[in-house]
Amino acid sequence: MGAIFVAGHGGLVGSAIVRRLQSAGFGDRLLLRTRAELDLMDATAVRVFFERERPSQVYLAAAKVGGILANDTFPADFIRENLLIETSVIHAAHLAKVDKLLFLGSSCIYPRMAPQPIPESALLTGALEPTNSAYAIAKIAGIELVRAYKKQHGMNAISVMPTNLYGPGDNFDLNSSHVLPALMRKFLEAKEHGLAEVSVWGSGSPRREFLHVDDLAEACVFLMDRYDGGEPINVGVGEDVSIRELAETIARAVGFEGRMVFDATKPDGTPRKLLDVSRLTQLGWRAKIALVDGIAATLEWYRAHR
Ligand code: GFB
Repeated sequence: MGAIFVAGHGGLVGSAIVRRLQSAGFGDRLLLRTRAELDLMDATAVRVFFERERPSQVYLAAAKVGGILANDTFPADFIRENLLIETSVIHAAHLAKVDKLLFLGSSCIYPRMAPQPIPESALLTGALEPTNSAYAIAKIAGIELVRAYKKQHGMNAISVMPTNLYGPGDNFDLNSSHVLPALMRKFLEAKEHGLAEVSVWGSGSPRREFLHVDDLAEACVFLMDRYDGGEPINVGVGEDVSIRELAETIARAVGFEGRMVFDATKPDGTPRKLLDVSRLTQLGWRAKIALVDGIAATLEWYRAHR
C-alpha cells in the first residue's frame, strides 16, 4: 500500500479529506506538502516530487476558489492558477504511474440555465454563468484532462463535482468568501455590536444547495474505492434553499433579531444550482449532515477559531 497524496490539504476540502482518511485508519499513509514546500503550479517541482515520492493515490483538492465577487473580480487568477495546478498534478501523476487520481471540480461547470436538478449529462450543453465562467472553464479543462489521460494513457482517474460547500476551515473573509460563511460572520458581528441590520447581497431569490465538507470528504473516499467511470459524478444533498431562507436559518442559529437588507448592487449569479445525485445514490452513498446541524457545527468552529 503506497502513500496517499492529498493536494491542497490546507484548504476546506483537503483538510476534510485528511480528517476522513485519518478516521478511516489511513493516517500513516498520508503524504502532505504545504504551499511553501511544494508549489503545485510549478510543473517541474511537481514532477520531481511525484518521481521521488511515488504516491499510489492522489486527491486533487488544491484549487484557487472563492465566492461570487472574487470570481467576478479576479477571473485571470482563477483560470490561470487552476489550469496550472491541474495540468502539473495530472501529468506528474500519469508519469509516476499512480494507481488512481480523484479530481475535484465544481457545480458551476454546468450551464447557467441547465435543467434542475442538474444531471452530469448537462455538461457543455449551454452557456456558462458569466460571474464564474473563468473558474468553470478551468474546472471543465480538468474534467477533460481526466478523460484524455484515461483515453490516451489508460490512467485510472475520476472527476467528482461537489455542489456549494461549507464547514470548518472555510474562508470567512467578507470580500472573497462564499455566501454561508459570509452571512455567518455578518450576523454574528451584527449581534455582538448591537446592529439593527445586515446586508445580504443580491435579491435573496437565487437557490443553492449546501453540502457539509465532511459529507463531501466521506463521498470522495467512497468514490476513490467504488467509482471508475469516465464521466464526472455529482455530489450533493438533493435539496436546495433560497439565499433568503439560508440567511434566515443562519440568523436564527446566531440569535440575530435585526433586519436583512438586500443589496441589489451585488450580483445574484446563477438563478438555481441543484445537482442530480441519482448516479451517486445508485452507488449507495447519501449525504448525512442536515443543513441546520451543519450550520450549528460550523458556527461553533468559527466562534472557537476566528
Ligand atoms: O456563495 P456565492 O458567493 O457563490 O453566492 P455562487 C451565492 C449567492 O449568495 C449569490 C448571495 O446570489 C450571492 O449574491 N449572497 C448574499 C452572498 N450575501 C452574500 C455575501 O455576503 N457573500 C457572498 N459571497 N454571497 C460561486 C462561484 O458561485 O460558487 C464559484 O462563483 C464556485 O465559482 C462556488 O463554483 C461554489 O454559488 O453564486
